[in-house]
Amino acid sequence: MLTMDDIVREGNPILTKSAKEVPLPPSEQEKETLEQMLQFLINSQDDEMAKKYNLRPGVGVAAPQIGISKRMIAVHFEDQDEKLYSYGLFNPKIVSHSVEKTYLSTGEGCLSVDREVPGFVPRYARITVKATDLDGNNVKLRLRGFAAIVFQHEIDHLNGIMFYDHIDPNNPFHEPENSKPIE
Ligand code: K2U
Ligand code: NI
Repeated sequence: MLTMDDIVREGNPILTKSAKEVPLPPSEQEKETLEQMLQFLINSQDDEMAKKYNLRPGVGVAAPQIGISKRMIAVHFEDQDEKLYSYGLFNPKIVSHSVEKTYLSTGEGCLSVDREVPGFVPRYARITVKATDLDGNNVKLRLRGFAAIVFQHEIDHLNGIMFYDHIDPNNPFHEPENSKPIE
């Protein structure tokens, strides 16, 4: 099973380069890896497992964060309407997005960043994502709210972008233009 020992930390160049598309259909190894990433998130949100294996709770993880520079992400969380999002996705792509932006009023963190980096992280308020899931199905997801933020955080990892790259260095808590916060 994956633990925090498998999570690459900032400073490792794999986190700041673009990951490679996964040729489809994925190999058995690639499917196994993506299943392990999803299981890691589920474990990280289970109090007993998290305590036993010292896991930081995570709602998403991208393959570069476990040292694999491939375009694979896993997400596992409930959004503000208690809708469950639990996916392992190959080659996720944002195919359209709103002009309007949003941001978490609490700021963001990252499993690969062992420090607080305060500030608002502007994100698109609504996005449409196309990808291939673990069963080989093409999925098209229309996302808003917390779900839009999680997917953008993870897809950023595939492009070598860290959440703090979006924070205004001159005024970290500057309210982004044309945006509404998520409390
Ligand atoms: O990619 C990662 O490092 C996992 C992040 C993803 C994330 C961070 C901030 C906002 C949305 C997604 C971890 O899930 S950070 C821990 C966490 C847990 C619950 C809610 C928000 C962040
Ligand atoms: Ni992260």
